[in-house]
Amino acid sequence: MQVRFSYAERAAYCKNALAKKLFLLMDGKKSNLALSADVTHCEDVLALADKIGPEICILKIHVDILEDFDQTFPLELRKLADKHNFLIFEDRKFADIGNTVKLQYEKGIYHIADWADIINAHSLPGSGIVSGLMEVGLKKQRGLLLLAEMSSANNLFTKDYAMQTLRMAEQFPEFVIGFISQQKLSDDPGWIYMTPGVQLQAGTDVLGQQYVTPEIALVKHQSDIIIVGRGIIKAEDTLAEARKYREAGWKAYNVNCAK
Ligand code: 5IU
Repeated sequence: MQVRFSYAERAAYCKNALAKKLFLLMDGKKSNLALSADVTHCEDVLALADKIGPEICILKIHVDILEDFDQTFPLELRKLADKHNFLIFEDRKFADIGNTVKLQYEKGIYHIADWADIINAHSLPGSGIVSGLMEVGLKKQRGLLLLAEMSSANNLFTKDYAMQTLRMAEQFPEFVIGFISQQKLSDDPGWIYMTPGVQLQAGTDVLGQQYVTPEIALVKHQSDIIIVGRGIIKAEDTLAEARKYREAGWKAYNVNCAK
């Protein structure tokens, strides 16, 4: 197995300031765990953020599933992100033409660009989607992940699609920080890979979600960050469960690090 750079070493290869910050944050905090806080009320997101915040490098949300969103929510979430030192990821999966995604990112009810450190987008529409998002996000020092693969059964992603997504990212290294994928896609140590569909036991849910273990994601598939939702938020003791994922994730990444 190939020896991997530590997260701290990889920061030097990033052309985006946020990516650098994320690698250093992960190194300092010793966490490669992202929590997917898929709950539908603001106070529940904030409670999870406050409780699990010390264990994670990223809190991922879907702002459009909140039933009681108001403009104070992003401000409260930012306070918790600063308190516990994690980044905020809005899992919006933009998928339209450049001009439209630009509006969706900056305008509407949510003003995502004002508070989300990280967003993601499908590469399917072509590189205009990245250019559009970048017009808004670059000056705010945000970062974009491109979806190269998905965890769900019977998805239409192919190896070639993932490689073309990588090629698209390579055109925008100042704004694209990496990928949502099931595995590492390139030997460039500057890209960050985040893998959803992770639980301590491999398996599936009833709607096609497929789970791999932290070891499969981080050792076998050489990803960098595990994204865990129900594995933690449905547990009786969410903090204890988050600690298990954090330990498993940290141990797994470091299996192949030189130091
Ligand atoms: N998510 C996936 N798979 C993907 C992508 C995103 O599960 O391929 I792209 C999101 C959906 C959900 C979270 O918000 O990651 C996983 O939640 P669970 O750990 O509860 O399955």
